Amino acid sequence: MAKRFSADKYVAGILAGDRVMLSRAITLVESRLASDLELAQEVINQVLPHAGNSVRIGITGVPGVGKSTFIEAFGNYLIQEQGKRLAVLAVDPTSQRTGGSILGDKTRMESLSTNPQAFIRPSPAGKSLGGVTRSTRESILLCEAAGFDAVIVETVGVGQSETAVHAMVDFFLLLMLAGAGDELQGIKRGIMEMADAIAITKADGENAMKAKAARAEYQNALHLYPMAASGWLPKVSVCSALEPSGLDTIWQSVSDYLKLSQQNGFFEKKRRDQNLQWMYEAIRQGLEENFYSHQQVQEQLPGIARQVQEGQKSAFAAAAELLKLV
Ligand SMILES: Nc1nc2c(ncn2[C@@H]2O[C@H](COP(=O)(O)OP(=O)(O)OP(=O)(O)O)[C@@H](O)[C@H]2O)c(=O)[nH]1
Ligand SMILES: [Mg+2]
Repeated sequence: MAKRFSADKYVAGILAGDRVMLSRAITLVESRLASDLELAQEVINQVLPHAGNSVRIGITGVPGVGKSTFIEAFGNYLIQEQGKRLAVLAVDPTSQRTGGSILGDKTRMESLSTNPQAFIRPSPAGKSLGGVTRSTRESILLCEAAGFDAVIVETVGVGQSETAVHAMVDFFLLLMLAGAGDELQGIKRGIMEMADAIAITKADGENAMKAKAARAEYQNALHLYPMAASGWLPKVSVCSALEPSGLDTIWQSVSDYLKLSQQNGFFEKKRRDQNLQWMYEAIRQGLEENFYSHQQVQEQLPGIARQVQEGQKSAFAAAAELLKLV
């Protein structure tokens, strides 16, 4: 088992901005060991009063859209031009399959990964989406307590992970490509509706003109959506992570959004709602884990499942029977 410290020691290290301690605390909240759970919760509880002081930005887009390259460029911009200290986290539902992670390719984030103002943490491998999102959310709090005032959470836009990331950030940025068509990009309408900004990336060289045309199209499409509860009209812009260009416009959108939502109270309300949402999510997960780890359930489930499959028992009767065991 990995080395563990007292909660006080983790907390003191984090508050002092000790990156090694921050990393170890994140490892602790990522742990699935029952024996780590209590310690992790104690650490989280103690850092909670020191957390919350960052802008949390979610970034999504299909594989290959340029997320890693964008985060490298945008991250450097935030540090150099906006004086931010940046933490980059990831929710990667595919890491279970590949054993890798979306932030594994540190070559795409070469300068960021060696920058003392940046902290990059890959997505934990081998966990369920629920497990990953829980630990990512808690990692945000740890990073904030360690003094990082900008947090980027990256996810691949292919499954349910965007919804989970959307539920843990203040601002959600969708990266798109020009001329690929929504279908091709695998972006569902629901994801476009979640976006606070869309950035059409790789707007360089021959692609620059197409990107500008796409910007107008997306901006028009967004006008057709009902006004968001925040009162914010999502912005569409073009950028290039290679040049780099357009990064200041994207940051301008983020700061305009923050200003508006802080003034009209939506920022606070959203964070409170998110907290509550995560409580219910934790309850749901806890109930589920409890259920499946119950000894009698483990013994009886396979047999009952077979009966359901073979039509000898109704699905609902079977569920009720199993639920009664716990
Ligand atoms: N021309 C151009 N190419 C880019 C730009 N950004 C990324 N690329 C290229 O696009 C390819 C994919 O970039 P990544 O940053 O790895 O994309 P990703 O979205 O992180 O991909 P996954 O991690 O597989 O989901 C690479 O070959 C990059 O060099 C850009 O702004 N302009
Ligand atoms: Mg990547």
